[in-house]
Amino acid sequence: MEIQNPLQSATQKQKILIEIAWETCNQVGGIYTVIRTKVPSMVEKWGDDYFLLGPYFPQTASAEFEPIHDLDDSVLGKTVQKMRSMGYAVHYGYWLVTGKPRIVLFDFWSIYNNINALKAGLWERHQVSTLNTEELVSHVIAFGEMVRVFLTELAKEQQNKIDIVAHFHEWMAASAIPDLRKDQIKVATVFTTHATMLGRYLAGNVPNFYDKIDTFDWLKEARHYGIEAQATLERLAALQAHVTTTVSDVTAKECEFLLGKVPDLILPNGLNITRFSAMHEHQNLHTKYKDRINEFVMGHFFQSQPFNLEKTLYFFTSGRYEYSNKGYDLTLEALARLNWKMKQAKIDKTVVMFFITKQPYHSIDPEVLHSRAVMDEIRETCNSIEKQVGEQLFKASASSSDLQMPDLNNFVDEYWRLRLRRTIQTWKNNKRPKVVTHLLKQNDGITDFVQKSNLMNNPEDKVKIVYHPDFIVSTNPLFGLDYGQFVRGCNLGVFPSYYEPWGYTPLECIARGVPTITSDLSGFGDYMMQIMRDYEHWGVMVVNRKTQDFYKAAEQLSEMLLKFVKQSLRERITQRNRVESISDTFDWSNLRTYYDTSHDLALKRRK
Ligand code: 1S3
Repeated sequence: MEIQNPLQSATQKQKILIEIAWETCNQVGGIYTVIRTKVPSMVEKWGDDYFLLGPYFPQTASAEFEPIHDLDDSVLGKTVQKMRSMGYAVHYGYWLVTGKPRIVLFDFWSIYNNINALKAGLWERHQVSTLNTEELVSHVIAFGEMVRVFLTELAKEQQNKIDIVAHFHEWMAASAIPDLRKDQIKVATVFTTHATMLGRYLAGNVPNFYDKIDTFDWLKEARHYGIEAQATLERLAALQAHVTTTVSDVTAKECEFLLGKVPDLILPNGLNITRFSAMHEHQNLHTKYKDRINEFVMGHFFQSQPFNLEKTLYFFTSGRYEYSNKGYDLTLEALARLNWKMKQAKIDKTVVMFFITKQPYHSIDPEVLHSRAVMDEIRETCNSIEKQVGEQLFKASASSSDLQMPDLNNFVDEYWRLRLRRTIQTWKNNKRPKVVTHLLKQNDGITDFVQKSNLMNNPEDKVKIVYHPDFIVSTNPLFGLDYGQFVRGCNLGVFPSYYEPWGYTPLECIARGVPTITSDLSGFGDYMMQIMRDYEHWGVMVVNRKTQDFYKAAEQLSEMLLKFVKQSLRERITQRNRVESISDTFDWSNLRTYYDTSHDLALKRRK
């Protein structure tokens, strides 16, 4: 049985909304977060008239997909049935995420033997050249063909009885748009680009990219970087969809100059925010997870460099390894300056900065792992001693006839005393704590910088670096935390990106009550500056990368960090409460309306 869309009156024509993304049930990057976190809010509005299309990958599907075996006679069920009868491998079921929407996953391998004909068709009908492209382009084209067939059959089946909106995310999902328009299929199309292919390449390779953005010849550049097919597909989608949108004003500029289309609308990204009823709860969680990070830090540093954990702050950055685009270069430069400034000012605090990203490595460094294991051993030994002392003290107190406090040393037996001493003795050394927690396959920008600037965890350094070249998951033996818990345990997130269409990382901090630094070249930072003039008061700092050069921006960032370091504990607690209190602004229940507008507009334009 289908649930009727709660917002639709009996007299209105039925509408259905289909979102199409390469990252439906297939996590690659940020688009997965957009689609997945938005589901509850979409289901709330659309009920069963909302579903998603994506590619079928058996491994991810086994974890996130529950098949529906009996095909119902809903529009969706009938179209799936039709496609199967035409010989396509189509999987129909539920996406096992909050909101549990129905999804259709296309096994593009089922038509892959036809890929050359599909490519020839793209060239003949739309002049898309797919010569010498990477394998992904072929996958995307085969997937796009199945999307096209599905939407065409769905529209035929409905014979205009239902209004259909198809919302395509990113070029990888949008190769069907040109054919749908050319064939005049009765579907209202929305295209959202979350970054442009050319923008990503140019920003990473051309100095002062933003100053030159209006001067590039898109085709020449696309050929130069070997991405002609991707850039052409992206351009066609943007130019031919009924409504073209992007995630921020920053990317809107790319659309204008690199895709030849000023977007119709901006759709900012949100999250599914869960807030606690009592303020102190998120503070308690911060303390709990900071304690866990403390354990790692003790294991990693204290064997040669103990410092006061009460006066230690944890900063972090995270994301894909795009050294300049994500602002790792700027962050490192600012940290080197902060280190110098803290030493000069004799500030009695330590900053531990975590770089969390993904780079090829052989394994976790055995020394780092061993140190962490010894820490656990020390903890266990202390727990045993504590238990022994507690019990003996209890017995001695109950049976004692005088009021003297007994000597607690007498309660620890020789075995535990020696075991503790031996463990600590073998652990302590004079080695400098490692910067990288893993054995990297090769040096990279981060390791080169710390060596060159001697930001190498020297005893006198106030800023210590931990470079963890893997994303954090709960099974990780070094932290034993999942990413969200790790974020909560930190004091500050640092994300001064150079190229960042939106950027979820600062938002993930806000959602967990952690102050954050972003940049005015990131979509999120730019949005924040537009909606909240006093953003700094609310715990969001924005580095000016638009009008300052690299070194001025690094100086500004180092001053921001220094100001943060100088805050008192009380000030930090207040700031955490403030950050947490603005998190609702980014809940999808508030941001979905931008999507609603795009769907209404597409339907109007289709008529
Ligand atoms: C893109 O993912 P990325 O990390 O490749 O889309 C994300 C969702 O819109 C966005 O947050 C990010 O900035 C883009 O770069």
